[in-house]
Amino acid sequence: MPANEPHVTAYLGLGGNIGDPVAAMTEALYHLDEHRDCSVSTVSRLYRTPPWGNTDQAWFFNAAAAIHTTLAPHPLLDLCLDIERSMKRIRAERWGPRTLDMDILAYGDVSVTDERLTLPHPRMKDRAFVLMPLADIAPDLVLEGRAVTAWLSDADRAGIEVAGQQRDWWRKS
Ligand code: GSY
Repeated sequence: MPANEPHVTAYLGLGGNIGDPVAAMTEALYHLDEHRDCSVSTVSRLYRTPPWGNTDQAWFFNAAAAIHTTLAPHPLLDLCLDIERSMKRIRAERWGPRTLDMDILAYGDVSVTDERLTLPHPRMKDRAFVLMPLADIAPDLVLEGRAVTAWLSDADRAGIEVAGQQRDWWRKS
C-alpha cells in the first residue's frame, strides 16, 4: 500500500493450535502485507497460551498485529476470511481447534454491529490470550472507556508464556 495513502489502523488477533500455527500466522501476515490495500505496521511477540473455551485441546500460539488499510471493515473481514481459507483452516466446532484464526479486534475508532461483524471485538476484553499480545503493540488503545492494559490487569493470565521476545518472528529471513 502506498505510504501516503489515507488509511485506518486496524488491530488483528491471530491464533492457532493445529499443524504449524506459527507458519500459518507468518503466511497470513505476509498475505496482508503484500495486499495492495494493506500493510503490516507492528506485530506483537509470540505467545503460547492455554486453550480457552474447550480446554481439552492443544495449547495455542497467539499474536496481535496492527495494520494500515484502505479497506472498509467488511472488505477487510472478507480478506481475513479468504486468508484463513487459503491456510486450509480446519474449524470443526465453535470453540475447538483451528489452524488459523484471524479476528479484527478494532478498526480505528469505528463501531460496527451487524450479523457478520461486531467492532470492537465483543469478547476480547476478558481474554488474556488476546489482550497480552495487543498490549505489546497498543497498550493505550481504549476499548469501552478503558485502556487495553487496564482490561489486562483484570484478566486471568494463568499459564500464558511469551514464546519469543522478537517482534520480527514473522519475517522470513
Ligand atoms: O478465539 C480464538 C480461537 N481460540 C483460542 C485462541 O486463539 N487462544 C486460546 N488460548 N484459546 C482459544 N480458544 C479459542 S476458540
